[in-house]
Amino acid sequence: MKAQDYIALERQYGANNYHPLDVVLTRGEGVWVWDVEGNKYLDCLSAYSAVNQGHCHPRIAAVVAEQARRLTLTSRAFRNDQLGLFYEKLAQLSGMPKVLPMNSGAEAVETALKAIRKWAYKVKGIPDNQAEIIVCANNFHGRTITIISFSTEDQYRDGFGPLTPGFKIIPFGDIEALKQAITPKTAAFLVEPIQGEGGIIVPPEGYLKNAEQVCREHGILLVVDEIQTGLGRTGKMFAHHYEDVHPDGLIVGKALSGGFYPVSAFLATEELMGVFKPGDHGSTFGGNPLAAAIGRAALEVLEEENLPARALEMGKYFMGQLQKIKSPHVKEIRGKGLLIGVELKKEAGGARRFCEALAAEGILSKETHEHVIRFAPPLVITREEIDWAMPRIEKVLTTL
Ligand code: IF1
Repeated sequence: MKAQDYIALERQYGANNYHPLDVVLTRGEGVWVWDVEGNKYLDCLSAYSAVNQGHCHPRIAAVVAEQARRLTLTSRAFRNDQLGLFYEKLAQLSGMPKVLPMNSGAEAVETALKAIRKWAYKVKGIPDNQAEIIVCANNFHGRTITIISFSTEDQYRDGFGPLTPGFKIIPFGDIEALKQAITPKTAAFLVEPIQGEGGIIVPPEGYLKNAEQVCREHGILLVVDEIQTGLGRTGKMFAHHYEDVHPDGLIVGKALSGGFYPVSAFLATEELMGVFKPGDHGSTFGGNPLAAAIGRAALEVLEEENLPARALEMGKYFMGQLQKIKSPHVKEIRGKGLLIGVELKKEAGGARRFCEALAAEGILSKETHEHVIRFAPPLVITREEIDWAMPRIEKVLTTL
């Protein structure tokens, strides 16, 4: 079959809920992926930071193969020999004492929202059904109806009402706005350390630390969504480690499985996680032995290959090389570690056509919020691979 044949099948049978580049991929290895016509691409999206360890990492693939032949799913009605070991590794790396395993990122965010509300009523004593959660404009936390209820992206909300109440929206990066938004009914502040989908928005230095202090002063929870920024992407194991922040709740996903399987988790303090009693919450696949084995291997690869430090070093190099490019279209280059955004001027006509031109040069990237090209390659990228990409990126940014 040719690429067009695969595309025709997707067009005939698939929902039209994405507008992908017409690249039909068939193989991945490290930072490279190949399409069905044998063309090779450098992946600068990493499935939105789910393949930080590189495509098809052999160490994780071996664990998948082995565990898949032994035990994949038992439900949480019984215990298994993988879950506790996964919890231990995740708790050690995150510094968070308690883990509730889920599957997709949105499910872990929903779990966090339930824990926050339950804590509000059972611990803080906020009147039932009146808890407020503060979030930031331009947030992205997933696609469920409750989560899009507090999105500021009209398209994510349009046609999905009635929406879930109980959320307050403040500008990202603004500590005064956080202070102003707090009322006696406020339960928590839910925030991304860097807004990914928002356009790789990096807040002012010290923002997260200041937010933590405000939350402590007002007796509200700080819950950090590191589904995209976590697990090495920004140059530390977690982005909140840059400011030595100790959140009450932490949400992880994506690279928690190295891209092999949906694995996510809500991590929390004993007090916050303590609100869940047997039967309060759960999931058929959450915490299954295959997911747990994969998750532990994915975390071990991050550690053994020192990928957070690599992301820091390679991110500085990647950003530095980008900044040398003299392009009439570039407005700003920003990011942290290997989470990099190139914001184009409005007159450049939108980032999509630059991503299409990059694909023609063998580089896969994705626009975010229309004018930003996101560069987020797997953290295993080498200096040589960046040097391979840079002339191609320069060609697109200077000749389009
Ligand atoms: C899509 C965006 C990125 C996330 C953060 C929770 C979730 C995500 C910070 C939910 C997921 C994914 C979703 C995917 C594209 C991608 C994305 F463009 F949608 F916003 F990365 F920026 N918190 N982000 O980034 O996790 O349920 O998807 O496992 O929906 O198209 P999920």
